[in-house]
Amino acid sequence: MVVKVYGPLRAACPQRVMACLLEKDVEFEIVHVDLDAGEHKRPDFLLRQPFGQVPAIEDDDLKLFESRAIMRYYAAKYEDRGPNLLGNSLEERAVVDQWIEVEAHNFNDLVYNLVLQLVILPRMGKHGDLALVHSCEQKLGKVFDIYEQRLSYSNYLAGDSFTLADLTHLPGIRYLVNDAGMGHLVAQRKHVKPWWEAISNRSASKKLTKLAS
Ligand SMILES: N[C@@H](CCC(=O)N[C@@H](CS)C(=O)NCC(=O)O)C(=O)O
Repeated sequence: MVVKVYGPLRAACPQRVMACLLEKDVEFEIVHVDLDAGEHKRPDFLLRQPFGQVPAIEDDDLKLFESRAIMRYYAAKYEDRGPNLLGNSLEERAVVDQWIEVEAHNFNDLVYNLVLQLVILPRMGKHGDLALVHSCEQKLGKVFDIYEQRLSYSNYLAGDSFTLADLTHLPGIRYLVNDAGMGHLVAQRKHVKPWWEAISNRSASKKLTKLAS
């Protein structure tokens, strides 16, 4: 059965799942969920994702939500297919997990607020909160400083190969660079810039960009 990914193509969290499926060459179909129409808050969708958010997946008998749990599941299920996204040893896996947690707890909310204020609200004809933009930009700069330091001695966040630690950042940074006018946060950092170029130029990442645009 083809994996069903519930969510609009343009939303970052479903894109995290799609990025992993594309890396692993797993066939999937998108089941569009119209966020503007509030489909994600309707009772039938709440059976898939009780918090009323996207993504959710269905794969034979398995139904799963939470984008990072889903990407971990597919990276493990197809560990021997395509790139190893989990790390080889227990220790390497722990470092991958560490950076996935950093993305979820230190990075994601700042990016979300920037994209909301600079892209989503203006698209709806509303003004973003510029004080909030400034504060998030400053805080995100400090997070990128930590990435810069880390990437000064390894090519990727969890070591010398591409893993879920990098992949989980793809949708958020792509929004920052392509839509929110925040590309300087990446471009002005000597080690973050080539890291972003390397991860966004992967064949799977390019396929995702094409799908999502
Ligand atoms: N922790 C969840 C977060 C999901 C999430 O925030 N999804 C956003 C789209 S990227 C969403 O559904 N937004 C609509 C809403 O929260 O009402 C995950 O990673 O799956």
